[in-house]
Amino acid sequence: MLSEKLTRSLSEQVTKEYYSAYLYLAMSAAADGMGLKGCANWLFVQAREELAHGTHIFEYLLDRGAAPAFAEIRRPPAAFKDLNEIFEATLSHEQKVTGSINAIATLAMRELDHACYQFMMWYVDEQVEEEANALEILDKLRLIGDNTGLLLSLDSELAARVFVNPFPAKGN
Ligand code: OFO
Repeated sequence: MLSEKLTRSLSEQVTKEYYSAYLYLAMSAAADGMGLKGCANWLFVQAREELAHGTHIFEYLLDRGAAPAFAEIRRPPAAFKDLNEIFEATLSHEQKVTGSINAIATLAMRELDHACYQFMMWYVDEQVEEEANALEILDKLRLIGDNTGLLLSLDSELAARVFVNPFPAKGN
């Protein structure tokens, strides 16, 4: 059985993951509006991953006999100036999420909840990847500068991203 504190933190994390999905959908719409369909695709796939994360944590709460506490999912920003702003916001958002994942892992460690700690390790690794992905795209954008040809080639690269369910056994 999960402690009350872990139940609260994991429930909050579900909300944060769903907010992440919402945020990436807003970014995807903004990229689409800029005519960058490949970037829009990359962000849409990111949104689907976030939904899978939220659902996975929700299911974990149930598996541990806990009752998830649902909270409101806030509204994402309505507009983004350009692609740089989108990916800078992506990186800083993921850094915040990393902080909250680490805090839950630390709590699980303090409570000697080995199962929860082990569960959180997947997310600790995932956050390394999420930050690295955002950073890589930001680095490319800096190199591209205002070269439209190179921007369109990055857009084609990002068009290739496909959603792969990270938890196929759960069927999410
Ligand atoms: Fe769920 O990984 Fe990003 O936020």
